[in-house]
This record gives sequence, structure tokens and C-alpha cells, in this order.
Amino acid sequence: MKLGLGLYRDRLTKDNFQFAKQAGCTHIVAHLVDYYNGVEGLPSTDKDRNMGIARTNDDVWSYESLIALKKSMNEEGLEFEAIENFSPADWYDILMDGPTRNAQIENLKMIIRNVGRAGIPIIGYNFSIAGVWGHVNRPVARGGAVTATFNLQEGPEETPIPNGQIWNMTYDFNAPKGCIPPISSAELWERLERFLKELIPVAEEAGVRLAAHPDDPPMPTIRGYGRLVNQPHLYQKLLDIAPSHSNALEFCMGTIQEMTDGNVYEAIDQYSKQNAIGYVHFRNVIGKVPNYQEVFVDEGDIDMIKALRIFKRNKFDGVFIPDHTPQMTCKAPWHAGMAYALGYMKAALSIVNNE
Ligand SMILES: [Mn+2]
Repeated sequence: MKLGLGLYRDRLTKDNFQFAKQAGCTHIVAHLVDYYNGVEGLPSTDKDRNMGIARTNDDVWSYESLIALKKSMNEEGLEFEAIENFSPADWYDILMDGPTRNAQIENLKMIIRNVGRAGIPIIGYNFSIAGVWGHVNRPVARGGAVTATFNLQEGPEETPIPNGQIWNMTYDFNAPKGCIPPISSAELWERLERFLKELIPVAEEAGVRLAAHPDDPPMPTIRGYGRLVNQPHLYQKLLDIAPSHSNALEFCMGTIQEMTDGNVYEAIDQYSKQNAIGYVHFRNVIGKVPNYQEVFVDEGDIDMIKALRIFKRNKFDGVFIPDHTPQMTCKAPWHAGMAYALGYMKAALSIVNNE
């Protein structure tokens, strides 16, 4: 079981690779999609909700760019374990079943082949229209640390998504006025099934695992759009659509804990036993939908050491990353939060790995 750090695109720098190495990481998970760039002029409420612009024809997905990024990690003694998320610009019509769907499928096939050829083992994805939405940052983690919270009653109003947007990002500024019509979960499952049946064989050939993130927040609908994996047993439904080593899970402990059915320990056992987990978001939370708070790794409802022992028992040997953490009060709130989580994880992993 290995330690890694997830880095957003603007944080994929030599300094941050050294920071990861210093904290004991051996692996990096890279987000290549912009979330915060190019949002000048948007109201700050939208910025708070990760609103951004999805770049088209983005060179970052080319084989040469992937190799260059991998080399920059390797130079600091780190491995490139996974890419997290496709860009909304590259698959909006796959999610929406729109007119350019087949061309976008062909483009994703090319991306998967590039990723495999570059020797990057995993691509994480979240098959979702509304994406991660509805969180509000509040100073409610230990010591008043600012953290993401979800409260259906007090959160933002669930308005429909305007045309030209998906996953909280704009891909088309010239889209006709109006909003995306509501979509049922059943319809989204059909789209996911087509997606997996077309792409899993390509991923197998490329030596890549596609790893699904559950719905965050795990509500049955968000803004009127159905969700897919909002209960732990639905991960099994996703795996059974296309049984393959390449059809895998980006296992988010925090999101699973936020679900109302089952429990996180049983879910870890069920899915690690099947060797279905690509990598793990190791984070903790207090509460469940429709009301929860992300918290420091050692202050939440999950007994993280107990959880790690289940991964160990089932011989999971992949990478754990902190996902998100509360921000610590200092000049580098994000780095301090990550360093705290990584130090905890490093200690926990060495205890459990050596048992
Ligand atoms: Mn997650």
C-alpha cells in the first residue's frame, strides 16, 4: 500500500513534486483539467463552486505532453500513477448523448492509448452531468479550519444547468439560451453502459484501468439530474456491466461514508476483495447526506486504521491520496492541510503494512 498526492493542473510544479517527496509520497495523481483558470468576470459565488472553462484541443493530452509531465515527476523520484478526470470539453456529448458523441468517443480512445503508451496505469473519471456541486466552505473542522460542507437545506438553490455547461464548467459560450432538461438515473446508466462497452476493450489493449469515482455528494439527484453511484452497492452494478481488470474504481472513502446505505468497511472489503480498486481517496467526514462536513483525517466518523487493515487483508497494493483536506490557518493553508494528512497516512500505512 503506497502513499501519493493528487495535484491540480496549476500545482503540477517541481516545488510541489518536491513537497510530495518530502512528505513521503512515492506517487502522483494529476488533474489535467482546469478548474480555476480563465474565470475572470464570473461572480465569486460561481468561483466558489469550481466554475471554470473547459479547454478544447488541449495539448496536455498528447503523448508528448504526458511523457514530459511524467519525466518531470520521475526527476523528483516520483511515479505517475493516475490522471484524474477527463475534461468536460472532451466528453460533454458522451455524458449528454449529444450529436458529437461518436467523435468524442474516438478522441477518448486516442487519449486512453496515449496514456497507456506513456506508461500511466490509471485514468480516474466521474460519469456525471452535475459533477461535484453544492458544497459550501465553512470554518467547522477542528480548530475552526475551513472545509467543504454539504447541507441540502442551507446550501445553494438547486437550479437547472444552463446549456453549454457541464460538470460546473463552460464548454460552449455560444450555446442556445435555456437549460439542460432533467435526466433520470436510468438514462445515465444506459449512457455509462455504452461508454464502458466501447472503451473498456480499448483500455484493456492499452494497459490502462478506467477508475470510476462515486457521486459527490451522493444524492439521488443534483439540480434535477440523476446520479449513478450514490450508494455503495451501485459500484457493483458498474463493475458488472463490463467485468475486466480495466473496469475499476477510484474508491473515495469520504464519499462512500457520506452514503446512507451500507458502511464503508463492508464496501472496502467487497471491492478490494475483487481487486477492483484502482486507487483510493483517503479522507474522512462527519455526517451523511443530506448534511455532512469534510474534516481532518483523524476527526471523522471513519476509523481510518480499521479501514486500512481491511485493504491490507485483501492484499490491496495501490496508492492512497488525501483527496481534499480542511485548510490550516497559516500562509500556506492547502500545503499545511496536505502535509498534515500525508504525515498521518505515512504513519498509519507503516503501522498497517508492517503488521
Ligand atoms: Mn473523492
